[in-house]
Amino acid sequence: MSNQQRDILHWWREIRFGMFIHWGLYAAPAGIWKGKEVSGIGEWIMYRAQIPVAEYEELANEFNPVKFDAKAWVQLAKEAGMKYLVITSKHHDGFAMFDSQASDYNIVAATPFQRDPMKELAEACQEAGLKFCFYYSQDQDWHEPGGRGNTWDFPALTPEAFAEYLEQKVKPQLKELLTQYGPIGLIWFDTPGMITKEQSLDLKRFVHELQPECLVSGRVGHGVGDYQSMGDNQIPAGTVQGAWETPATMNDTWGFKRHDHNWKSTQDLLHLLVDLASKGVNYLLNVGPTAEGVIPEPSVQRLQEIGAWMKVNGEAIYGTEPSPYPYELPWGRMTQKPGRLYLHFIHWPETPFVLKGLKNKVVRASLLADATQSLQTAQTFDDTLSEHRLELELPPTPPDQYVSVVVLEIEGKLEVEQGLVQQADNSMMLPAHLAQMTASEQDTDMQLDRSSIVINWKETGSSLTWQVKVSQPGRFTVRLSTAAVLRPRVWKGGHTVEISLADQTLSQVLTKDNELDTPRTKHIPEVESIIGDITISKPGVHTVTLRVTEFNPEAEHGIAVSYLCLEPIEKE
Ligand code: FHN
Repeated sequence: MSNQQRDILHWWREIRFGMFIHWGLYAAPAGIWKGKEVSGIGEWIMYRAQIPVAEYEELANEFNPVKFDAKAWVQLAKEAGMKYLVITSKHHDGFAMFDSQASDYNIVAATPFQRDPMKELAEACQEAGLKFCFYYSQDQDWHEPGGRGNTWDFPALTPEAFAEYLEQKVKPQLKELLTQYGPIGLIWFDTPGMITKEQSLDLKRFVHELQPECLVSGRVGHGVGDYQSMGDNQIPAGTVQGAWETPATMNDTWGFKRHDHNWKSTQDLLHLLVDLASKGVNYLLNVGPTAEGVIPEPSVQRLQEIGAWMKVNGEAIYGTEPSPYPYELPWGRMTQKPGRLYLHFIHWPETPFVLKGLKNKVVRASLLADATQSLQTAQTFDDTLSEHRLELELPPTPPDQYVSVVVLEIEGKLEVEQGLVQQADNSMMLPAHLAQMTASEQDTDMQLDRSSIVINWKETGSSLTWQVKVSQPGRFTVRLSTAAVLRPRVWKGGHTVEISLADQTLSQVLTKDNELDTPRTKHIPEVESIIGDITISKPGVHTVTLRVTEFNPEAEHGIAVSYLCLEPIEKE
């Protein structure tokens, strides 16, 4: 990465949390076309119902968001603790939500509203100190013969017509967006389906020529963006390297849909914020305003609740680095700043709470919710196991109903044991991304994907191996978590796996014993299968190996492993 790139990313890395807004003509049908509910996400209604351009265009005649209030939207984002705002200037339906000379198909020329909401939002963001950013669908454009996607009106799309569309619509509109709305934080390109690498690079250059500081999202295509994007609602299982963002919904849709009431709770949303920050990923959380210009009440309420949390705990999110631990912790998540370690408790533990592996001296511990009170700490080192332990006295009840944050002020440069260790609750979590992956020669697609899950494992000769330090031997139940990462995202069991540990081998056919329902697994299903019980009789470092001895031939993507977990069995 060049120095210039590092510099232009600085603000984006610091602020961690932004508002995504999907707003366009699709908010009017709101998921219903000719009296029938159309399945899928709301902004895709034109595609899903194969609505001809001439018919869809008529939506513009009625589009009149009289309740739109740019200041109120921006104020809501600000109160929620969001520091950048990305709005759909043109989504796949091709309709420009700004005043465009390049195409009459825009909100000022084609609707009774006649105002440019992007101008109003740009001004409101400037005033409130938020970075203003545009989403722009560069590849799919269902309104244009040269744009990708509309096969019902324009069945024969050629690369030449696409190149022409880039020159005639995309670039002129980008020029408008980058010259008429002040400084733009980033252009959020999306769904790079048929764009070539040269065309992606050309768009990136085009943006930087007009505004050198403006970031280009990873979805410009071919990995040439200034930062990268996870899949929609994709939450990595471990810390990621580089600059990443997860775009995420509050319910299931992006654009407003009248019948989508599948709202995540404030608790879920805060867990995701904390989880993503602890893994070094920005959280771009969506709202889908109505055709009247109103942000739905459930979104408003959740954002206000998040905002109240951020007022107290924001210092543990903004400007932080990911957790120093390379794995998820059973009680919550961590973030850090020089000299400060933030413990985000998702599950409030019994006191004293024990943290293993921190080598620095803790000079003070306190709750962010009450910085005046110091919490008592004690630190020890066990020579035989070479184990650092911190004991922390906590109040019996958590100060926050969602996530309570403790800050540890530490001496010196942060140092944490990097190997896998048995946790204080005696459980052992072995994530796939920390395993040694041995892929057989035939297993050509087996890989660690961007979300830290091992996917496309299809051959019996491959394996995953972990080393874990056990301090409390005993009997453990072994559970394997596998995910349906690749589309159609249908979990398939039926594979036979073998786990060897401490001279014992367990063999089991994978069944759906526990469908995970965590904020991380809401959109990408993950299932735990019980493999069996195992005894570890000696403390020390143990090797755990996972193999697949038989694959379910009906599972086209083979198996995708998220983690292996050893849960202590309580003595009777
Ligand atoms: O197709 C779009 C979708 O409508 C939405 O805009 C999301 C947001 O990340 N991006 C595309 C699908 O990945």
